[in-house]
Amino acid sequence: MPTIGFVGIDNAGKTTIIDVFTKHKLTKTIPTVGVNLEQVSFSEIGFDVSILDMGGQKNFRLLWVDYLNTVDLILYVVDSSDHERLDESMKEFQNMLVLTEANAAPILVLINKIDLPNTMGAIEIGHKLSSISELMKRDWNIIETSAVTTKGLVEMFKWTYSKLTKKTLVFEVDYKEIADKKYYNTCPLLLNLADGSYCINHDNFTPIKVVPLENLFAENIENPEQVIKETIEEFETVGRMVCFNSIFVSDESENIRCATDTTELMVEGTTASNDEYIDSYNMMHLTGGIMCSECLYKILFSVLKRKIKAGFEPNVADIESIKADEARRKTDLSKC
Ligand code: G3D
Ligand code: MG
Repeated sequence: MPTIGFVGIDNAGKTTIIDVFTKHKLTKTIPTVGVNLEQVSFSEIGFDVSILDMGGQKNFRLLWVDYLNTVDLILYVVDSSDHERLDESMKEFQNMLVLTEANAAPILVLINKIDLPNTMGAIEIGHKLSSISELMKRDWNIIETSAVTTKGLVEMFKWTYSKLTKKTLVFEVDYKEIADKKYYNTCPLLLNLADGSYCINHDNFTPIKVVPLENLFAENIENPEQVIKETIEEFETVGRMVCFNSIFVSDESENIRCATDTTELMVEGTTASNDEYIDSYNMMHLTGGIMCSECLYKILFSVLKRKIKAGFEPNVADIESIKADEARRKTDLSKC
């Protein structure tokens, strides 16, 4: 089983990123003592990996040397919001390069906490890194991540997977192509409650009758758009809104739209793009969730993501209180 090592100075976000994959949710971390080893199985794609979480505090950095030469890939995590400690992080990065010269494991640099205001981006930090001569000999890459919004985590996983297995990870996101539109068959705004199903698009709470799109079509149906239209009309006559549990994307717009009324999906003024939908879908698969609208909703429209998109600049205290609010939501990704 390959081993990957998360390295970087304390507070960069190593344990939080690992927790997204191992605990399937954001957790309150405590500073890592020493080195933790965890084995994770991504059964959906038949991939097992050992993850080393190396404590980043000064005392523990001495331990890195014992472990670094046993790893097959290094994830070096940098806190992009911590201007004061960037030099310290760069110095440890260089030390790490020297220590791992012998096994020359590939390195992925994660510019983490990119959700926070006034961060340093991958271009800025990448520029600094590229002047380090020891790095020239290495296979390396740099990406921006956030353990809070999950930005970049799928990309991180794909890079890691391809380096360790020499295969490219391609997620098959099922869709049905009708006319020039691609229909994906889980809508994050379909809410199933004990007393029935509801659509929460545009912050409404509309009772709906769910007729999944895939149940609607025989193999070679001639005019699928017409069937969708007729089904909508049929339910309108009995005063119900039909929900196909599907969203669609087209070349005309970046955002995902409802298969029934073609409006953009929106929660508290925040829309979601096609790319974000696919990313959330992939994230869900990786974290072991079955395709569930609540999970998708949670990843795609998390409170923090909504606020950040609306121009809110969070500080650490805000993030804590938002996380606590999110935790109070009844659904929990790990229960899916
Ligand atoms: P470490 O394992 O590298 O030492 P941790 O770091 O994973 O323990 O994270 C340190 C703090 O940074 C934690 O805050 C954690 O919630 C926060 N954090 C980690 N990743 C991100 C991120 O992408 N964005 C933001 N905004 N915060 C992040 P606390 O307050 O629990 O110490
Ligand atoms: Mg830690």
